[in-house]
Amino acid sequence: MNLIKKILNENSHVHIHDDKRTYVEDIVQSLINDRRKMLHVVADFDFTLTIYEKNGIILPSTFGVIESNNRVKLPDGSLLAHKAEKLRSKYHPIEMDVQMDVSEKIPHMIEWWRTAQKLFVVSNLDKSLIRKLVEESTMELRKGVHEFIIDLLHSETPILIFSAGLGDVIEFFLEKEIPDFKHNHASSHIVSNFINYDNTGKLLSFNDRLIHTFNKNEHEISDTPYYQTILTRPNVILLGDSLGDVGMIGGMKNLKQILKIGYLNHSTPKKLEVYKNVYDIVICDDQTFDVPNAILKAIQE
Ligand code: MG7
Ligand code: MG
Repeated sequence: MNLIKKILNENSHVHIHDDKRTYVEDIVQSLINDRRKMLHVVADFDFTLTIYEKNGIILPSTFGVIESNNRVKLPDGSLLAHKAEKLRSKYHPIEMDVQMDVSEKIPHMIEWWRTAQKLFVVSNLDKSLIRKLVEESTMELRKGVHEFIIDLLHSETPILIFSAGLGDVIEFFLEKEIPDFKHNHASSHIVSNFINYDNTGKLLSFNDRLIHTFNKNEHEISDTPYYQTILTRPNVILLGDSLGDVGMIGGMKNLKQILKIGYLNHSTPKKLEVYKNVYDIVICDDQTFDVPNAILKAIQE
């Protein structure tokens, strides 16, 4: 039996659109035939590589790690958490609105990200406090992500983490969890919103090139060492949890086989229908990386 049939037989929470079944089986077979030397991986971070829900509690995103800690204060002594929550209650419904066009949402997203970034910059945060907050946080990799990334690094299969969250939080978190993962390296790289610090570690600003939910398709990585490595690798496994995450490969050229795996957190039948149209394989409310690991294992060196 082929791998996809086996995965579907054994996992009732894994879904593929009926019309795409053969197509997905063929893509996976091509990835297997082409082996590791043709492959690279692009993954979203928040709630794709990290756990969404544990024991009924939603775990923090990269923003949440910083915001939800009451040591982080604004100049007037108030909690950053309060202001951040106000922003979230205004903008998150716009992000999620299924009636509104993406083009209409984008100015609001830019406003949200830029306002949140300004609050970070004027708060009492510095580089060492951010490191501490990451250490204290309850953010957690999905079970099997460590194994997945170590497997990629050992076989020199490139992995790009592409996040609209906070790059610094990702970098500090991975230094602790997966020390072999190196940012801005030929076979591992993070594209995200990074902070510029002064020489005392105070926050100065964020990167000019903002990454939000709906512009992941506009980012090119041609000026990084990572880019050279993927030029000769036309096959990609994309991993995401938001609908905008499929845009992560938008700036990449000469791709051949593309397998899109989507984590649907907090699934409903209606969302599942939409996800099945956008992603090749949809994994519902599963806090493990068992399915991506099974596919990666089948693609040998
Ligand atoms: N997201 C975007 N912004 C914020 C923020 O300031 N605070 C919190 N808590 N969440 C934010 O990783 C990308 C996701 O982060 C959320 C500016 C958005 O919902 C986005 O999908
Ligand atoms: Mg995400």
